[in-house]
Amino acid sequence: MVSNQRYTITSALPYTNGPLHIGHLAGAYIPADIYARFKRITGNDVVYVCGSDEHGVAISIKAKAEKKSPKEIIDKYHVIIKNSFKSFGISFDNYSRTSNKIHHETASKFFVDLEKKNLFEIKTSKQLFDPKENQFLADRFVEGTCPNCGYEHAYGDQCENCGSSLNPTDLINPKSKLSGEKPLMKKTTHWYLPLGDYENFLKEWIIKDKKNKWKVNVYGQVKSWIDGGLESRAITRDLDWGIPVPHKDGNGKVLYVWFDAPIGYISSTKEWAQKNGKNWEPYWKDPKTKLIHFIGKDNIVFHSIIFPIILKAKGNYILPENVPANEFLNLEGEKISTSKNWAIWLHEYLIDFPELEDSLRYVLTVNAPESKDNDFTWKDFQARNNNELVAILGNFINRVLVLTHKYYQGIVPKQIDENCEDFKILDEIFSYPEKISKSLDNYKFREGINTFLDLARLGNKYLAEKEPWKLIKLGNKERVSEIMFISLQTCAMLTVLSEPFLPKTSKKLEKILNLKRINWNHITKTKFLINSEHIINEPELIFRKIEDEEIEKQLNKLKGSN
Ligand code: B3M
Ligand code: ZN
Repeated sequence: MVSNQRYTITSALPYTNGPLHIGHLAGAYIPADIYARFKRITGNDVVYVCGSDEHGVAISIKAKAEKKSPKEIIDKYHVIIKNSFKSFGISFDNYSRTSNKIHHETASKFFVDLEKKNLFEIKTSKQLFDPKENQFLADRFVEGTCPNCGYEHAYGDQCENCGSSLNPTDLINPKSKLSGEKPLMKKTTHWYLPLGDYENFLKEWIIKDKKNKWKVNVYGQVKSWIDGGLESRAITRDLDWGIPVPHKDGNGKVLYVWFDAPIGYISSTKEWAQKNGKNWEPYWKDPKTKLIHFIGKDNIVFHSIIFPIILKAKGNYILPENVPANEFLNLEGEKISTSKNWAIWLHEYLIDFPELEDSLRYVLTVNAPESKDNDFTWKDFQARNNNELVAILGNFINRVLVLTHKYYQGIVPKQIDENCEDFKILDEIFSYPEKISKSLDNYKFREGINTFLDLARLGNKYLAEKEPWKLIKLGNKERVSEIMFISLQTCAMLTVLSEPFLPKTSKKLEKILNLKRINWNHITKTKFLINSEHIINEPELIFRKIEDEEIEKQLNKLKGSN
């Protein structure tokens, strides 16, 4: 396992135009959190950053809908979002906001530096305009048919169906989202990033270097964009909400949200460094640092083409080592939709299922849309919670703890040695950190958590086969002690290995088993994880069954909203 490596890990900055749902969590946050925790617990230098994305048309539209100012909207949802992340144990080292001063300064400086280097094109052209609202229609202000895939609700900057990045004038039958009107054309001037100038760089960097390292779905998308030729992209907008364009001709214009938002990762790192007396620069400039962006598939183009170009143009910045984007999570067979309220909102889940944060983490990991879209169903959620977390993991640990108290008053029995007939099984138990690490290093979180659960299965099988409760009655104390000692090693191993996946559970187990957290690289078979004479605490319930009525209630709630 790698240790002493520096990692900069990012999760997509959520727009503060609404609360988060399970699709967000499954796509960009749980996998990133597992990865960050895994890298920390294997002794690496990790900074895991994120923050609220508070600019862009998404915010303006929401503000209009709620008849509030953009500032009121971002303040409201920033808090809701931040609290949801905290409850689900997403272990950001810093959670910032793009409305913060440090971010405005950092993003402005990027613009100014690129402008000084003469890397922008300045073009005056006719753009879509809504005369009723007196507003240019960029990004989400305009919808129309995607020229690439025919999807009818493509935005002015991107089609969320096929992922392609668009200009508003590419849309067929554009319609203003503000007034519903067909837009007019009006002249305006903007700064453009000539993506085409970086084609060779991208080919060299992605096609040559990333082909076998990036996920197939990510690499495939990126390659087809590069092959299709890259057009210049406007990186400024005629809007009143955003970071003002720092230029004498920039009046009434702001930076495009997708220009400033990814720079938010850098600002968040700077903020973290300031708070913690660290230097942010090696995390973004040392070529030995590994930069990993966790995102959903609709953000691929921005993280694997546009932001790398911005970093490259600025110079002296590292480029992402990987962009392990996930596909989409559907809900009960349908696409999650905010407008139709077809979603499971995190802040509502937390009220309906208090204490069951790890159950959702578990199901969203085991069922993650890692290589294709996937479906979340309440029935599957219940089944996995009851049949896997409760019946396999919880049951095993509980049995071992109860027996340890019953037979030994909670004191770990005598240590075994090579002469013990089950000594070999320790090899298997101690092989799990390596196995799980391999999966996580390859961004195979489903495989990782399944392997983790296999260890609990192994533990159950071992107990069921050896039946210490029968042996004790036969007076075979020696043998019972061996079996219990081995089972306690398994419990301790589950405690250690659960940390990245189920952090709350892991903490509980550490408390019950009275164990300190240990670096996975320090685990060796020659040193037991829990020693003879060690005292464990009374068992407590670590998972609970979810009843049919609870699931019915959720299904009715969903149907009611449709
Ligand atoms: N705000 C887009 C989204 O929520 C977004 C990501 C920014 S990452 C720099 O889909
Ligand atoms: Zn499309």
